[in-house]
Amino acid sequence: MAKPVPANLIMGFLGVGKTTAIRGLLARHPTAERWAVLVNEFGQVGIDEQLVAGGGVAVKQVPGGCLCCVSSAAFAAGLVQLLRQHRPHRVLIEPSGIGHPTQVIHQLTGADFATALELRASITLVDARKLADPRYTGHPAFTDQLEEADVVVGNKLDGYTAADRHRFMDMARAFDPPKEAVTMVEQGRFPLELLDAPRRVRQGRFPDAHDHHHGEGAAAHRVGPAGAGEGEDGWLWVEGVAADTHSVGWRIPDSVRFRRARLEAWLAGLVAHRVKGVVATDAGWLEVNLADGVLQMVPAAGALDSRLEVIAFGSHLDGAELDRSLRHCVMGDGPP
Ligand SMILES: Nc1nc2c(ncn2[C@@H]2O[C@H](COP(=O)(O)OP(=O)(O)OP(=O)(O)O)[C@@H](O)[C@H]2O)c(=O)[nH]1
Ligand SMILES: [Mg+2]
Repeated sequence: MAKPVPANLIMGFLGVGKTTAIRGLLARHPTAERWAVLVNEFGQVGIDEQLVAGGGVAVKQVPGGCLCCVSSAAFAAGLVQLLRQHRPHRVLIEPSGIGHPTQVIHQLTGADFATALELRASITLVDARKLADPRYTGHPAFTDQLEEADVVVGNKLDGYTAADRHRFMDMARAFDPPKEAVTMVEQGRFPLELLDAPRRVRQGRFPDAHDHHHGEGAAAHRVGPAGAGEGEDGWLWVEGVAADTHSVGWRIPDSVRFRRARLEAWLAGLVAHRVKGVVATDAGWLEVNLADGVLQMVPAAGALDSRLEVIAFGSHLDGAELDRSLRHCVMGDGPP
């Protein structure tokens, strides 16, 4: 029988830099090896897939929701397909930033994958600037991800003050038993070797998938389309709501070009915690990112269609209204 394939979870809260880290790992991975990536996004349309794809890397997207709630059958099927089709030497798994990792780990180490996968170190990225903010430190997903980590990485070091660095090191070193490794980096660039750090088997927690969900019961966390619309032109949007988290996602034919300037103004005016996308504009294809209030629009490789995802917690997003205003950012729609 084939040897089990090493796998790692790359965890961390929404927008902390998981996909950036995975892209960096793929750029540095041993050239003789085939690596594959399984991404799960909270939103409905799937952006990370596009960001990671290319360079011959196999990417599989498990849509809508967090891995712990996406039907475990869909997750297992996605993983099995990835393993069968691509026979990778390693699998990197990015769970949704607002997901709880416990159930995922339970499944990956359970009977389904016992002979196929060998789960190695779980890596959790954290933004040290959030450690003083009770909205994060009190969020079960945030704390679970740290608890489950074998390696804790403080990412976005370029934005830290000395106090952030100390707070991070104090937090990361306080775990008992201690973490295998603790480091601070920019752009998720932690040493590749950390993927092979030992994984500690934690026992006596879970396995009820539904007892740790924002304290609001399982049903509340499931993402379901709340509203959606499809134009004759193939323009499609879908809204998802789970507990206090809202998302609106778009898939738009590549024939539609956005005006960069209008799109930027639209993005700047959003009340959202996270935006990401790959969008065709009059300035070419752009990768769009809003995290921690920082908006980035950088050139991107072309894609089959434009995709955009907006996520907010604690506040409502009106999909239909956002869709109307987004349509005004398209070329040909009124004066520039
Ligand atoms: N300043 C700074 N920005 C970073 C760093 N690492 C990542 N980013 C930016 O943070 C934003 C989010 O990065 P992603 O890698 O998409 O984060 P993610 O954790 O995959 O996000 P989700 O999948 O939405 O949870 C992007 O705009 C990145 O360019 C860093 O070290 N410093
Ligand atoms: Mg990501």
